[in-house]
Amino acid sequence: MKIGIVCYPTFGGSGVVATELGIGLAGKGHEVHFITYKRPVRLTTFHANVFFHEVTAMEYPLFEFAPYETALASKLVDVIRFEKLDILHVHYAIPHAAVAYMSKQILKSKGIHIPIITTLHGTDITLVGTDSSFAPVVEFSINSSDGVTAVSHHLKEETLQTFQIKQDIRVIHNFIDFSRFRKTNKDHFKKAIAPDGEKILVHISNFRKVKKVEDVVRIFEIVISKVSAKLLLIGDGPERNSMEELCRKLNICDHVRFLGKQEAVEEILAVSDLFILPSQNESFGLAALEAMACEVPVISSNAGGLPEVNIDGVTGYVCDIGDVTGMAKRCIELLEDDISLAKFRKNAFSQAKKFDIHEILPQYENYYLEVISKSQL
Ligand code: GMT
Repeated sequence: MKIGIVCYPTFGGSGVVATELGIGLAGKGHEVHFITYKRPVRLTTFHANVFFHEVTAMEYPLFEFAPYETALASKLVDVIRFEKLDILHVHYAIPHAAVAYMSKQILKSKGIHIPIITTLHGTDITLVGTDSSFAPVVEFSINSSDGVTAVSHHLKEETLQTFQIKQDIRVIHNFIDFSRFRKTNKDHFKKAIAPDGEKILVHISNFRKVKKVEDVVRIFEIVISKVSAKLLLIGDGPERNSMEELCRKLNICDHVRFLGKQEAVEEILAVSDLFILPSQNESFGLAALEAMACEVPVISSNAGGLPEVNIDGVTGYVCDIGDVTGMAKRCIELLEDDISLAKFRKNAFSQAKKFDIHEILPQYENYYLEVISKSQL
C-alpha cells in the first residue's frame, strides 16, 4: 500500500507511535509518506520506502499566526494526488482530522478518492479536545473519517461519552519494538549513577502538569527514608524548574538527577529498578510500556488506559491518582524484596510482549485494507 502519515513530529507519544508505525510498515514493503512541518524526531535514519514531505506555512505581515492548517491541506492534496496514495492516516485529531477532511473534499472535487483514518491518542479527546474552542470540529472530523482508532479501550469509551460519535471506533493498542527496547547490560552506567548499589527509580515524561511529577518527587522522598535509592528524571517541560526547586526544598538533590531530554532512554531503563508514572490523565502510557519491555516494573496511577498496560500486583502496582503514600509503600515493598522484584520484572516483560510491534502492525494493515474496501468517493 501507499500510505500517508500525518503527525506531530516532536517528542510527544502520538508522534513517536506514528513514526514507529510508519517505519514498521515501510519495513514490510509499504511505501510510507510522512507529511508534517518538521522531520519526525524518531525518523533519524534512511529507509528505502520512507518519504518525508515538509509543510511550510507562508509568512505574511497580515498573519499573526501562519496558517499551518491551510498549508498542510494543500500539501496533502499535492502529495495524495502526485504519489497516488491509497490511504491517509492522521494521528491526533487536532487539527489533523479536520485538515484531512478538507483535503479529502478538495480531492473529491477533482474525482480523486482518499480514505482517511484518524487515530485518537488521548489529550485530543480529553484535556484539549473537550475545550469549546475545539470540540465541535473534533466531533465533526471524527464522524467524517472513514476509520477511527483509539489507543486503549478506556480512550474509546471516553470518546463515546464525550462526543456524539456515529462511527465505530477500533481499539488498536500502542506497541513496542523489542529490537530497540530490551534489557541490555549497562553495568558501567549503573555504577556511575548508583555507586553504592542504590536502587534506581526512573520517571520519563514531558513534565506537563498532567504527569504529576510532583507526586514522583514526593513518592521518592518517602522511599529514601527506608531504602537507599536514586531517582532519575528524564524529559523536560513546564514543571521542570518547580521540580528542581521542590527537590532543593526537600533536601534530596544528592539523590535526584535531572537528565533532561534523552534519545537513548532504553539505556537508562536498562539500569532501572522501578518506573513511576502517577499521571492525572493517561490514555495508554507508552513510557510505561517501554519500561516494561526493559523488564522494569511500573508503579502507576489508575488514570485512563494505564490499567490496560500495567497489571496491578503482576507487572507493578496501580494506585488511585494522587495516592502518594500508597505508591511509596508499594515501591518500598518491591525494592526491599529481591525475589518479588525479580518476579515482577519477568511479568512486566511478558505483559509487554503482548504489545510487540509484530502483533500490532498487522492489525493496522488489516484495518487499512478494511477501510479502503468499504469507503467510496
Ligand atoms: O502524554 C503526553 O504528554 C503526550 C501525548 C501525545 O499526544 O503525544 O501522549 C498521548 O499519546 C500517547 C501515545 O498514544 C499515549 O501513550 C499517552 O498516554 C497519551 N497521553 C495522555 O493521554 C495524557
